[in-house]
Amino acid sequence: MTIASRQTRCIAALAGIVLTAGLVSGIAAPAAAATAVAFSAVVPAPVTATAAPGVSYTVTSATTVYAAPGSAPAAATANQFAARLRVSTGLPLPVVTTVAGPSDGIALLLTGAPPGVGAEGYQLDITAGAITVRANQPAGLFRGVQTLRQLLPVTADATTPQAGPWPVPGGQIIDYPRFAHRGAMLDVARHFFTVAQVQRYIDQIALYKINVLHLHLSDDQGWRIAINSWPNLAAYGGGTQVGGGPGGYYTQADYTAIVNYAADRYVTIVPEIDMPGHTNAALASYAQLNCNGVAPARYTGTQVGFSSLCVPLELTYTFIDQVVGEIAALTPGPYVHIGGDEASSTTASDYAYFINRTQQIVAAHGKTVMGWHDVANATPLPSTVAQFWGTTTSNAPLAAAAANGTKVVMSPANKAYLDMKYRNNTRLGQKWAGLIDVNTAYEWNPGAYLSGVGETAVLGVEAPLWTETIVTSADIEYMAFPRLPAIAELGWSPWSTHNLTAFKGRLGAQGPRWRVMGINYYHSTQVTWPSGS
Ligand code: NGO
Repeated sequence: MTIASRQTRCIAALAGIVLTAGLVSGIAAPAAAATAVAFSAVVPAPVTATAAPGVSYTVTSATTVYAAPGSAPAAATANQFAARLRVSTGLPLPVVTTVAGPSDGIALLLTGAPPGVGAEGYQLDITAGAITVRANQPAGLFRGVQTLRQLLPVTADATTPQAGPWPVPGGQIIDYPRFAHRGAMLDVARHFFTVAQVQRYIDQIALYKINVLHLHLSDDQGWRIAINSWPNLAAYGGGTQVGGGPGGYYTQADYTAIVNYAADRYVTIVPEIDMPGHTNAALASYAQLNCNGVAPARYTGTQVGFSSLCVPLELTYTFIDQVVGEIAALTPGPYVHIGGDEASSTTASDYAYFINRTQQIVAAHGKTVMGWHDVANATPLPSTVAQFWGTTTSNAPLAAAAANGTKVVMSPANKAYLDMKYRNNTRLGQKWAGLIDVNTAYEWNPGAYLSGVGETAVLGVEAPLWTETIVTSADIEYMAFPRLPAIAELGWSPWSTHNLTAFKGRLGAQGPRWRVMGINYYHSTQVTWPSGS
């Protein structure tokens, strides 16, 4: 039987299990909090989830975590999972890598998964005696463990010791993603965020099976990564931000630390150097990059569209070659994002020339181009991925590019932009693309949204967080939660599971977990949050 034919709506099958997250009253009440949650609480919704009413596994001091023998990545995921659980449960949870098919404990195995779940899918079996996660690739084990985390009592995600018991509901989940690309974007240019802040966000998004973090590393207000061949970019161009604060930048070692931390969570970093517009920080750092040879002042406002690299200048392409070369060498992932949005100080023919030439430079460094959908106005290479950020449901150049094979990542600004306000009175954010509360963020179909860009042309979804008004990690979390999980579910779950009411039930069940994790989330009035969360 194929996986596709096994897709069923799981909600009815789960009716026998009561969603008990509502009993959770926060870290202060550990005894009441250590209560099993239900399959119906998992975000994103799994492809199939079949509960075994009355059956559960309890993690105890006798539980061992087994990792597939001979697989360092499986052992790493097992160690990561056990380390996290040890903190909250105080249990020893030893990790063992020598046993091929244990019948007790929690096993992460690279055998026996249905081939149809692909590289990121998994099969999770929970019986009274054992929990088994089976996957074809280590990435699938990691995704399966995120589901398992969500099935443990929310206090298992606490950072201080909590009282058990630690039950996990019995049954089977078979799960795999709808789209290959499920991204979040963080703008570290308008306001700078430290390595630790980025890592904190990576931890949060990975729980929802996001597999790409796109970092917007340069804009008018700041250049955020050290480039050895052009040191003033970071040293001078990184020294400010919106509002005039000190800014900051990542050393190459910092960037590598982010890349590695993300890789350990099966998140690929996509670095963006926005060009030819959004380049005031670079132009301010090097006079010779300007057509008139004069460096502009650094910029700390929030206007867009006023800056441009000098398209006719040959040095521009040397600059791009060296910058892209250094970033490509630091980036194991396949993409370099070249921006390309809002180049309103560049003529249409200059724009096309610039994008076409820049694509060749990126390709020469062995990377695939990503760009905002504006790049469809040039001649995208067949491999170039265009990121839609418009507010309409049709875009002729993009549809034409899609017809030629261009793949599209969907980030419609009026649905997926995490910097839009929830309501008129939201303290943070903007509203140029409209107000976005949970219903709006969830109620669209990425594979049937843009005319001429159907399911097979869509590589996935991405939720960008622009940071003109975002300054702290608490701000990031307030804008990302609960909308980021909505976009994550659109990217992972089959459309057949799409149901706003059921989604909001799942989302509500996350509230107590976010509270335990210290995530500063927005208590949308469109969701019923369990009391105390
Ligand atoms: C636009 C613009 C960004 C802004 C953002 C604010 C794109 C792709 N370019 O999105 O520079 O920061 O809106 O919402």
